[in-house]
Formats: sequence, C-alpha cells, structure tokens
Amino acid sequence: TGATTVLKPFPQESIKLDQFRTDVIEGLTAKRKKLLSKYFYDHRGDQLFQQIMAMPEYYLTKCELDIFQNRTADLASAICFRESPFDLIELGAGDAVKSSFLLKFLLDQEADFTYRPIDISGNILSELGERLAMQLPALKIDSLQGEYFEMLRQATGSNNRRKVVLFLGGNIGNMEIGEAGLFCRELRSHLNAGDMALIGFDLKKNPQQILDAYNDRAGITAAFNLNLLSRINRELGANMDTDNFSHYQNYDPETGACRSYLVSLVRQQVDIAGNRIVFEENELIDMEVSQKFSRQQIGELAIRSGFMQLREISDSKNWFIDALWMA
Ligand code: AVJ
Repeated sequence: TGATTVLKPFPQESIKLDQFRTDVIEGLTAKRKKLLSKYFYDHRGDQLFQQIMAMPEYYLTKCELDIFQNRTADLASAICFRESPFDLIELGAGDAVKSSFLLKFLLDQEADFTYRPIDISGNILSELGERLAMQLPALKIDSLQGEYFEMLRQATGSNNRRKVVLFLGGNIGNMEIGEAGLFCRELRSHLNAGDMALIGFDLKKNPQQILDAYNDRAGITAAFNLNLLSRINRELGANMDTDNFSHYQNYDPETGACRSYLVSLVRQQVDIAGNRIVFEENELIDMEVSQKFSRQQIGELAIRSGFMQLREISDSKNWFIDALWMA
C-alpha cells in the first residue's frame, strides 16, 4: 500500500519470534494449556528473577553460592585431574557470580584452563567478559553465544582439550524428569571419556521450605509468572488481562515436582496472533516445574545417561548439591 518503510527485525530475531509465537499458540491450544518457562526471561523477567534470588525464602542461589565460596578447594581438586589443561564450559553462564569463585581459585592454583561461557544472550556475555577482564585479568576467556548444544558442538569441535561442563543453579529442575534424562544423554554425547559435568540439583527437603521459596509473600514469583502474559501481549500483539489470572503454586513431596500455574479467574476469550483462545473459569495454564531430587535419583540419572558420579558437594544445610559426573 503506502510508501511506509517497515523496519524488519534481523533474521535471527524474527526466527526467534516465529518460534515464540508457535510455542505459545501450540501451548495454549493444547488440551492442558501450557507455556514454556524458558520464555520467562525477557528484560523484565530477568529483573524479577534477580528479585527472586534476593528474597529471603528463595534459598537455591544462596546454597549454591555457599558451595562455590566454601567448598572451592574440593571443587577445584575434583575437576583438575592429572594436571591436564581443560576447557571450563558453563551452560547459561549469566552473571557467573558463583563460578567466579571457582575461576579465581583455579587461577590462584595456576591451573591451565580456558573459561568458555555459553549464553543465549550476547549482551550478558559481553558484560560478563568486561567484568571478568577487570576482576581476573589472568583469565583466558572465550565466549560462545547461542543454544547450549549447538555451542557445545562448536566448543568440542574447536580443540581436543579435556572438557568440564558446568550446569548450575538448579536449571535442570525446569525439565520434567524424562526430559532431564534426555538432556543429560545429549550432554554425554557431546563429551569424550574423561570429560566431566558439574550439575546443580535442588534436593528434596521439608516441603514447606520448598513451597515457601516459590510462593513468596511479596508476590514476586506471581509477578514473574504473570510477566510472561505481558510479554505475549507485547511481542505477539495479544490482549490478555493479567488481572484475570492468578498464580497458584503446588509442591508434591512424593514426586518432588514443584509446579506453578496460572488460574483463569473467569471464563474469557483472548486473541493471540489471529487465534481466539477460550479459557474456562478456573482453567489452568501449566507454567513451570522446578523438580527436586533425592540423592538416589541423581545417582540413577548419572548412570542412565552414561556418566559415572565422582562426587557430590553440598552446602552446609544439605539442601542443594553440585554433582560431579565423569563421561
Ligand atoms: C532458575 C530454574 C533455578 O526453578 O528455582 C525461581 C526459576 N522460578 N522461582 C527455579 C524460578 C520461580 C529457578 N531456576
């Protein structure tokens, strides 16, 4: 029609937007409505997650920080074996606050390694690179921007040094148990015998403590969930009213699944990218699982995915463990 120039997003951005739209429509037209928690982390979602980590109820980050601050020598001696040089690869490095303690310790020990953070966000990686260059000038760092396994393939193809892969924060808990198994198998398939993985798992514990971490009084977790609806409105031109949904959190101590839902408070129709979607009153959207594990489950997961568990290192409360596996 007119001579208006429409600024198209970069190809990579528009592919991401297509994928987001497809996943949202598929999830909300399914019999049991579902959204993917990986989409929580837009700019506002990142801010809300920072607030979650600072809440008194949210113990996960504090526990894993305790491990990286106070069990650093154990971590370092477990991953530096036979003095062989290695690549220390971190999946979803983010701000790398926890791993920085290990990096500093390894440098002080004059370990021969290169730090290779992988993150989907180029912004985060360049900020991290700048900060580490200031704080740890001796660190060799080589970032990889993209999807975990694509970048892992690149990292393993670029040299044949031993690999140690960090997957921290309890992020593995955002997968259903079966998916976590597939993920670990795929991780294993990118590694060679003798390579290692250090994976953070949140342990089963007093169920009230777990529920409180995800059902905070200040309502930050609720806002974190509702923010995904706002993101859909903004990026996909939808018209959901966030006041018509409320957050419901559930923890099942038998299965260890801590799940968050949004509940539709009324019968309502919304339009998302040309699709009319009906929510019945009290219909649920399955938003996120944060799986809690027993030590036995973690050991079994290692074996099922082709790893040998070398060590478990836990925080002083015994609430969280970083498990060290060898391929
Ligand atoms: C970033 C996946 C570890 O599941 O505990 C925090 C995300 N969700 N509060 C978690 C989250 C709600 C978090 N992980």
